Amino acid sequence: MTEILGTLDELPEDYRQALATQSLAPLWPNLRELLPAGAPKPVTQVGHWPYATLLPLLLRAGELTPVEKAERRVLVLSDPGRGDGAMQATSTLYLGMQLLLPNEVAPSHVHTPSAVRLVVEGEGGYTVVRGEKLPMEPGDIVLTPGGLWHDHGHEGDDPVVWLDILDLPLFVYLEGSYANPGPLQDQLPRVDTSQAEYAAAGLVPSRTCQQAPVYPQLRFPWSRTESALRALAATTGTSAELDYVNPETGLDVLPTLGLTAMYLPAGTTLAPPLRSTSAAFHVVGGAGASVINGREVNWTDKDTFSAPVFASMTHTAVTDTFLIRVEDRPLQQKLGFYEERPQ
Ligand code: GTQ
Repeated sequence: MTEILGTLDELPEDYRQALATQSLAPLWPNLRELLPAGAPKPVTQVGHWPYATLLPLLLRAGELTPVEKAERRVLVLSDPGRGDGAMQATSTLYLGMQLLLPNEVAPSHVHTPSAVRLVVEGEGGYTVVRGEKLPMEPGDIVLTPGGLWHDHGHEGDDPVVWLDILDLPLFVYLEGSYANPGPLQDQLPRVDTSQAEYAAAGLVPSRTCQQAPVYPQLRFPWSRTESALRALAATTGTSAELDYVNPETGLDVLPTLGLTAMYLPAGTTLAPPLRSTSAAFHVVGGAGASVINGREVNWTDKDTFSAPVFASMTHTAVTDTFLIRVEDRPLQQKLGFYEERPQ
């Protein structure tokens, strides 16, 4: 494209001043920045947070700051492209590593953004959502959709760590982010009925008049995900990917966030298309390397890494590997611009 647009310094000083005093700005010097040709110019850079370096710093937070003073004791995985202290990993994805020590309680609150909890390690943690106590085992996904009360507790003996994935940056951008605190929820005398209701794919509880809840399943135990991935890979003889969906509708589990479990047998390389979504990856288990926009990321168990929009990517598993990927694809599809391009 020939560059014929005028620049700001071509304009007379008095005119620029006059515009500024009237809270006006010329579009044309900024037009290419706002609407770059052909593809977005992401601010986000590739991030890699090895668990081996993150964990000691998170445990130190456990010594330095009691949960009562933190409300949520979390280290935010901060986008290297946005400078120190950015409260986001990509344009839309907030990632935080949360620590809960034995007998601690993270108090009940409700907020507009939605969250996914991906359990990294430790036994005995739980999240209570709308009164249902949801056990948290390593690899489990627990959802706390926007508008649902939730608190976290820990009945085990060792620290529990999970990855929080929220659409918080989007809500901050929309000036729609807020929370309300509340008393700890009364726990219902039953645990997570969805595990029985959706025990087999393709079967849902029989209903006549009453409607299924909007969020019928809030916990996706890793044991079931792993066996489904292995069964699929054994059938196809290749790698496997399964999307987490609402079992009543088949749609993504949250309005803005899409989750995918990936199984890469040792030696597999994946070269997915370029996607218009930014992405975060968590290594549930395994070891290997990804090349993202030319940058090599060598990852192992419990590491987390991220990719900007339209990143070129390959993922190579050295040992049998399970990854969970999260993207804002549901949001982009609702806005009508989700796109994939060949590598
Ligand atoms: O556990 O509810 O990492 O509200 C950030 C905000 C966790 C939570 C975060 C939150 C939470």
